[in-house]
Amino acid sequence: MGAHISDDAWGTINGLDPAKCDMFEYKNTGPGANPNRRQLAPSQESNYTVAKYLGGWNPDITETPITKSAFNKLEVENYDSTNSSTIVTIGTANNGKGLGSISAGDYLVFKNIDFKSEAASFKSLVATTGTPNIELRLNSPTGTLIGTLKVASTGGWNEYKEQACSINTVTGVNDLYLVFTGAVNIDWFTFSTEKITPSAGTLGDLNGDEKVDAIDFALLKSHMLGITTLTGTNYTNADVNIDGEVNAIDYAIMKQYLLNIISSFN
Ligand SMILES: [Ca+2]
Ligand SMILES: [Ca+2]
Ligand SMILES: [Ca+2]
Repeated sequence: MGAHISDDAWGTINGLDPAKCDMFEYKNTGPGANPNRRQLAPSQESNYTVAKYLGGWNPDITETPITKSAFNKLEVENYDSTNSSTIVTIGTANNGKGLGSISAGDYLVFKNIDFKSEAASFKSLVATTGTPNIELRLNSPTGTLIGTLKVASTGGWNEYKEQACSINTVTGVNDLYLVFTGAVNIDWFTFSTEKITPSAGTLGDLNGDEKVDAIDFALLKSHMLGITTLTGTNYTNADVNIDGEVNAIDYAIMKQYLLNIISSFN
């Protein structure tokens, strides 16, 4: 018993006098313990067993985890835990709430997210002037990477836009870790069964000028070399074979397209 227990210990509650109740103390220790209060005699101990009061009932105090569907809108401010010491709750678009002051290396944990078996994409409402990644990992900050939202600048910290990315197959209930590589304000996220398939007209257009030409090829090359980074729809459009990754295969296909060896990306 801590020191916060007064010497009186028992008080009158709603007119109920503790002296008229069967209340005893037994083998209490610590700064709040006081052997001068009414004590249970050791000879009576055998009358007060757990079995006598609970019979065969063994209360299971392990809480059954409450799962949350990945397909609901999950508010980031309701995260279960974080490693961030800077993160703060902020006001967002439409009187919403979200999280800000996120920095590189921070992560948020959402426990017991049920992905069922059909989750194919991730979508989030974000605002940033940078180009951070939001890595989606399972069960630890370095766990299986199921997808990466390469956030494009929204043009302002209060300019909230929905951005989406494809994810790899994930099934069942997992703890979801959102791992941030840079600063972003974020309001909510959700998963969807919809695959992200850019319309044929935009595939290969990496600068949003609605043309696929040498400029796009140069942007892809620059991305592959790590000189610049494609984000948002420019990144999605660079994935010309729509397999969720931008890599040498897309580069080869782009080259064939520009050399007129192929006439479409399908
Ligand atoms: Ca929110
Ligand atoms: Ca273009
Ligand atoms: Ca690809």
